[in-house]
Amino acid sequence: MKSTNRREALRIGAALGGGLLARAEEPRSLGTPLSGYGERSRFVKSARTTRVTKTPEAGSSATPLAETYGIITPSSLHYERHHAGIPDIDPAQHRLVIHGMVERPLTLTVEEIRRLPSVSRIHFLECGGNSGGEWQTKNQPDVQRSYGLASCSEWTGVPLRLILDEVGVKPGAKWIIAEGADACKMQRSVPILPELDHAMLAYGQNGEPLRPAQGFPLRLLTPGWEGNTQVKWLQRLYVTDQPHMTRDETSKYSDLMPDGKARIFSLPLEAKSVVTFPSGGQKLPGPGLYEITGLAWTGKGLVTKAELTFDGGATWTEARIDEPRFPRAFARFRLPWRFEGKPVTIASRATDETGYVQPTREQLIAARGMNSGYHFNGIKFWRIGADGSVTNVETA
Ligand SMILES: Nc1nc2c(c(=O)[nH]1)N[C@H]1C(S)=C(S)[C@@H](COP(=O)(O)O)O[C@H]1N2
Ligand SMILES: [Mo]
Repeated sequence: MKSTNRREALRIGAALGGGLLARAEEPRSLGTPLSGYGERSRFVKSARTTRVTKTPEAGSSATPLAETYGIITPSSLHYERHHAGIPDIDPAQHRLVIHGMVERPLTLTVEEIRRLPSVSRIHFLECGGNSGGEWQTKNQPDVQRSYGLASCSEWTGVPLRLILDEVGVKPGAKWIIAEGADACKMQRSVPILPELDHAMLAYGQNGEPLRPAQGFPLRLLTPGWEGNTQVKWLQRLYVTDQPHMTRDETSKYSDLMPDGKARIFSLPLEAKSVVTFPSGGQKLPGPGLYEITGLAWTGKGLVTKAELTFDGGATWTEARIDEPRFPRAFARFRLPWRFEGKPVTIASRATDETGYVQPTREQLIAARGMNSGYHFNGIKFWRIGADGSVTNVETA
């Protein structure tokens, strides 16, 4: 890549024309009145893409990652993954029960939970199935459909640790079975590990109550762990000494290895990144200066480095990451770049604070085979043609 020491003139606009000044002086009519709850401009059309599995209630919708700025996903564009639809819950009627191997079982109303000392933190949420298609060679065309089961919000809630101390976890208790109030009463076994210190009973998202799709009025948030453990519409925490081996931790969200054994409870999501511009389905209008940008994240703390390659991984150029950075949150990386109008393949690579470096797709397949559709975090290539059109490719 050619680096530029001198500041280049960006040459971004058309030359000043006389018509522009005349337009600024035209009379304008009054705009629309005030409103109680805001709407975006009618000219902005970004939307989630929906994938239905068996019925319209059981499926997923994906965040348009290429159309969001910074690290926060607007709540209306947060990806959704429901196994049995969104229940319509009156918070005044909702209860959370905490029982099992505890000294003092407890039932709490949502109001009682909101009164407790709380924290607000920025965290990503990602489905263990996100970018699962990348294991195969039949890829989704764009970053939304291939990587959009990941979003990032500011969440507000009560530290789970505070509730566990309140009920008094008995010696020998090692797992919590979290249950939702949806039609399938989705359950996940969550191990009581030190990482659970980051967990919270979340009631807020981006400054307002959780959206119904995100678990209103209450969800378990286990930052950095796979999305399925973050049980929505949370109604029960059962403390016990062993996992329940529920559907979503055995037949789903587990990886069948080449030797026939299954990798289960792959909870912390490993360092991952994707370029969101330029990305699949987009078209660069022509040669010139652009900013390559994308997202990097890790379930194991901070992203320490994001790099880009233009030669299939032979050499890497460090991108700038927006500050401040937050542990277990999206990190936004950027690099100025000149498109010369020649075909080029680009990819990003993330490193996290444990020193872990995002692997290539080939390294992942060598270690885990091709039977899995989950936990893909391989380096992602996009091919930019001479005409500026961008397509999804597996390798450079
Ligand atoms: N009760 C309940 N919790 C749930 C689910 C569900 O279907 N029911 N889906 C899980 C899965 S698979 C994921 S990836 C995340 C998705 O959270 P989101 O819809 O807020 O993005 O929620 C998890 N929690
Ligand atoms: Mo998921």
